[in-house]
Parts: sequence; structure tokens; C-alpha cells
Amino acid sequence: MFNLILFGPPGSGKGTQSERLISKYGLKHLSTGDLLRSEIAGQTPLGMAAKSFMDKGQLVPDEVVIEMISSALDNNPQANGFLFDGFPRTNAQAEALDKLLTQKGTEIAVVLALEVSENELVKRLLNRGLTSGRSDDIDENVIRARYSEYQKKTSAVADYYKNYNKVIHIKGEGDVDGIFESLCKEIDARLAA
Ligand code: B4P
Repeated sequence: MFNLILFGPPGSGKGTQSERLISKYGLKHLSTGDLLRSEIAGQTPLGMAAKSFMDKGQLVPDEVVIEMISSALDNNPQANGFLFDGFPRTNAQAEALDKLLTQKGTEIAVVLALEVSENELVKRLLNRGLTSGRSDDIDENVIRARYSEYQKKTSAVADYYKNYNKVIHIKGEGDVDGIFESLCKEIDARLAA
């Protein structure tokens, strides 16, 4: 089983690159953002609780997303491996993920961290907001709040995995194909090892 984390600030290209990576490597895509948005669309109690955080650009409480990921892992026993997109976003989530994977006799192979400047992130997300219908992409203040949450709570997750020598930094600016090639090079090297 090959498990990877696609890491980076909001708007860094995690969702965009995940789509291509799952299709090339046959991994199961687990995006906490997508899972939360589908709960919101279904107007479930979990979705309604999550929406109030997401609309302000804040992270949803750890216990909610950890429970969602735990169920998703249990519901996919046949997967060849998982691509975690937008998870973990706090050290508590990273520790919980390690435990869940250990219980299944597997682990994270690599964390690929996309690097993009704040101004470029804001530009991309405002641009996506023109068509995505996502309420958290329309207001620049909410986008900046998401970036600030990333700096306060999420960037430390890279240090958590650095302790295990699992983090590779990838330049996330430039054309989507070139970034995809850089990601594939790192994955292929680990699959061949
Ligand atoms: P997510 O759904 O994870 O959203 P994101 O970080 O904004 O998106 P992503 O990074 O995938 O976007 P992409 O770059 O592909 O999270 C939304 C919210 O959910 C969070 O704020 C939080 O409230 C909550 N949440 C989710 N997971 C959570 C967790 N684990 N714990 C707590 N809360 C959680 O796309 C951005 C745009 O850039 C697109 O328009 C794309 O076309 C464009 N783009 C991509 N690559 C490009 C490139 N190379 N050049 C130019 N544009 C590019």
C-alpha cells in the first residue's frame, strides 16, 4: 500500500494535482474539503456545524475531520493506497492519522509540500470564486483568514513529518503540467525503491 499526503496552503494546487495523481497511480482520493462540502450539500448536522467554521475561513474541529477520515479508511478496505488532500491540517490530526494507519499495518510514504506565495494564492482563489460557487473563495478577508489559519496551525504539520524525513518541497508556481511532473518524479522514485 502506498499512501501520500499532498500538503500546502489553501489554493496551492492540492485539489488540482490530486485529480491527476489518483488517475495515474490508482490511489483513493481522500479530500477533507470535498467530504465536508458534500456533508454541507446534504444538509447533515455535521455539514451545518462545519459550514459555520468554513465560512469564516477557520479550520473545522479536529474530532470532526478525524472521525470522517477514520470512516473513509474503514469504507475502503480494497484501496491500493490513499492520497490525503487537505488532511492532516493540525499536529493532532497528523498523530491521529499515524495511529489509524498503524492499526491497518501501513504508513505515510511521503509528504509532498507545494510552495506558493501568499499573493499568488489569493489571486488563484479569488479567480476560482468567480465560478466555483464556494462561499469561502469570494471574500478576500476570508481567503486571508484561511492563509492565517494555515500559518498558525497547519504549517507545523510539515515539521511533524520532517522529524521522520518524509517531507519533499515542490515549487507550486508555474504550469500545472510541470508541477505534476515534479510530483510524479518523487512518487516514482519511492515506488521503485
Ligand atoms: P479545501 O477544500 O482543502 O480547500 P483549499 O485548501 O482551498 O483548496 P486546494 O488547495 O485544494 O485548491 P487548489 O489549489 O486545487 O479546504 C476548504 C476548507 O475546509 C478549509 O478552509 C477548512 O475550513 C475546511 N477543512 C478542510 N480540511 C480540513 C481539515 N483537515 N481540518 C480542518 N478543516 C478542514 O485550487 C485553487 C485554484 O488554483 C483553482 O482555481 C485552480 O484551478 C488554481 N490552480 C491550481 N494550480 C495552479 C497553477 N499551477 N497555476 C495557476 N492556478 C492554479
